Amino acid sequence: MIKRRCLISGISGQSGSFLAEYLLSLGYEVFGIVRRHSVSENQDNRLHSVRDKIETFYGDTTDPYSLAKIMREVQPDEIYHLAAQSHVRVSFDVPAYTAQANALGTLHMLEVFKEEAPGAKFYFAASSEMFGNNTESDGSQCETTRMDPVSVYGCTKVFGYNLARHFRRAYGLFICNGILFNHESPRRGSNFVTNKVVKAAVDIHLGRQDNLYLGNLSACRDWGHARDYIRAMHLMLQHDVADDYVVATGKSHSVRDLCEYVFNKLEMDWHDFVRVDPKYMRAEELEFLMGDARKIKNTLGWEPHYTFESMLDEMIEYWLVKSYIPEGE
Ligand code: F7E
Repeated sequence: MIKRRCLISGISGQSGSFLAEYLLSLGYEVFGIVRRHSVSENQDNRLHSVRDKIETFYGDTTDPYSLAKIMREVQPDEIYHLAAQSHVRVSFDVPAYTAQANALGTLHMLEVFKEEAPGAKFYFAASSEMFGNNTESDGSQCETTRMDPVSVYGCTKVFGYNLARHFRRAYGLFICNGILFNHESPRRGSNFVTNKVVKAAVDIHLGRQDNLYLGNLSACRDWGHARDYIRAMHLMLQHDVADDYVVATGKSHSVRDLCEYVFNKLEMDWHDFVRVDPKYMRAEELEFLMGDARKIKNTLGWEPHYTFESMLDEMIEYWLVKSYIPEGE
């Protein structure tokens, strides 16, 4: 049987690495685009378990020549475009780079897809950050909620989302937008708030750190597990109609709730250790996210398996175990 071929941009990221493992388990041939990093070990440290089963190419969303060469060579059946400068606060520091990598980068990916592999199906990683502070009357966000982003990152994702819809209509291409809410795991970068809190709480518990400095403790997010969300990406491309879907758990928690749960689990009171440092505040904040994922549940039968609590338990366990393994093992 001929294996289906998939191409993942951002394969070395949290979601890209889970997606690679998942698609291999379904019998796909997996190809990935990796950005050059000065510390080569950091280039694929999330890909250890699949390194000899996948093929990766150096490429960059800001370099359309590299994308065209890869697309021509791989001739994928499915394309998952996940690569981005994905840190919202950092997008205030490096706005032009964020726009080049995320906005122009998505234009490059779509053009190259249209020219080199138009028969493939294309997934674009849109984001709940596109909504900004808009909600429906029940406080949630769904596919039709008005988009009014509050960060450079959010603006770049609206650009990519609109381009994806335009290419779908104009050229009849199969393109889906996954409007994913926050998704986490032990593989999350430790400058995102979930892993930052868990890692610090474990270090405080073990006497290696005294305090944890955070920004806005009142911000609320709908946090799900990345493993659940990559299943949603794949499902979208198996449907016979290309469409846009919100992927979320429907539950929202504040950063304060997050601290309380994690520190309690480690038998500590978060008030004793968490301090606010204005340097982690954002010029404009998105205060509340809670996704309404009824469309993907009803159309594609997707359901999350993890809860906020089981996801955090897994992350706490990961950092506890890792902390007891001596360096180098
Ligand atoms: O912040 C607050 C911060 O950086 C979550 C990305 O995957 O999800 C992610 O973006 C909340 C914010 O994620 C700290 O102000 C407080 O309100 O973990 P985060 P994010 O900005 O929501 C969306 C859906 C994406 O698409 C993005 O790519 O936590 N917060 N204190 C803090 N956040 C950080 N990072 N660090 C703090 O010290």
